[in-house]
Amino acid sequence: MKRSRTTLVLLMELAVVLFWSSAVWAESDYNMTQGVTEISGKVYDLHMLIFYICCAIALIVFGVMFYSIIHHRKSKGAVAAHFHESTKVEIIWTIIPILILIAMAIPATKTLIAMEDTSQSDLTIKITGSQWKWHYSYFGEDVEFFSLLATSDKQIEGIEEKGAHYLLEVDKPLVLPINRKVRFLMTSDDVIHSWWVPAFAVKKDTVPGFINEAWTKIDEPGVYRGQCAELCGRAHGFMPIVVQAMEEGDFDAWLVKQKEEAAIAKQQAQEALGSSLTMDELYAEGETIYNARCAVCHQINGEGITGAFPAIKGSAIALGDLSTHLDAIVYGRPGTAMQAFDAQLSEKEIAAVVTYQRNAWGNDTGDVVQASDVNAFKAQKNAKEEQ
Ligand code: HEC
Ligand SMILES: [Cu+2]
Repeated sequence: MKRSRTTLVLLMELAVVLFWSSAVWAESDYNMTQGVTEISGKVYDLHMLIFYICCAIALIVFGVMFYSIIHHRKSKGAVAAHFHESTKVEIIWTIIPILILIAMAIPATKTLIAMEDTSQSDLTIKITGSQWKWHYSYFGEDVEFFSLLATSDKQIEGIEEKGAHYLLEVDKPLVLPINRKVRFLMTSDDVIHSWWVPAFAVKKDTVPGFINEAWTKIDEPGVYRGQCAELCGRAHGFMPIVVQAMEEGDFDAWLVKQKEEAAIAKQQAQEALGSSLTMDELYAEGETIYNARCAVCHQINGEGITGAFPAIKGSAIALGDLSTHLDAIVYGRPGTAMQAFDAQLSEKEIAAVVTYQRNAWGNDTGDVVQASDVNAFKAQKNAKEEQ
């Protein structure tokens, strides 16, 4: 008897030591991150506080329970007491949980209010979820871009070895300054997505037709990774988030450079209208664009997924009239997952991907489509609409 009691005490002590040594948890892969913002620190503290309260309750309740089971067992000759209804006990076990709940609610509410306070921000960024990528737009700065998964299909299919940031890498990261309050306005082009970066403790749904707000103020420069946390939909897992947090001066220089690059890209797109490329050039560029932007839905082999995404291989549209084909890509198909690529791809890129679709997988139309053809198609369409 004596021995079982000491074992019990020992076990309880061990549990206390394990749960209370926050050092263990701070380093642990199994706990949530403390992050790199004041809010993420607060969220972490709140999580630990409530976790400790839960542990204490568990220890007390199970302690009393196991003690009673062992100490008052039948083989020891214990006789059950017979009593009913004790107002005193009922009042105690109502009041104690209420006090515990209040003790949890006060810090939780404070943190939630702080998380919602997007006022006095230094920079606003609009984040738009879009199947299956993120679109970032810096308010009042004329800088915007799409951020797409950079992991290769070969890694996904297991042909190549998976990299260190498998499925958590993008072609162009969101760049943010440290020490400045950044406000996020979040919305979606199509379905509900969820923008989640654990190191900032920011996780918000992006809902079509609504704008949700969040904010962050990063303490340390670095690269922080997150992902779309929406569950329903097959490719949310393929739209990661990478944030590069820079010193304020570096960030300002980056912004200036982005504007310069945008101006150059615009000029190049203009020049592309006058130049004509060979079939091989268009086909090669088109293949890259197709695999990066279209294959999630229409598949690398062009066969689509029956019932969800039409095949391009052998499709009447890819083999038929060019303007119908262009129309589907430039203006999308409203109300379906086929989005308008007009704002996402330049005329040259659209020309390349159309050429690819019209010649790949045995679609041997031999058609070579130039940027100027795409431009002419758009001009014609606009003229028709104005009539
Ligand atoms: C998010 C999924 C998705 C992505 C990404 C996507 N598509 Fe589509 N696409 C669709 C769906 C769905 C349809 C069928 C729309 C409908 O019901 O009319 C479609 C239809 C089409 C059609 C018409 C085919 C036909 O036979 O009706 C073409 C052409 C096309 N897409 C080209 C592209 C190109 C080029 C890209 C990449 C630049 C692309 N799509 C990216 C989902 C997608
Ligand atoms: Cu998503």
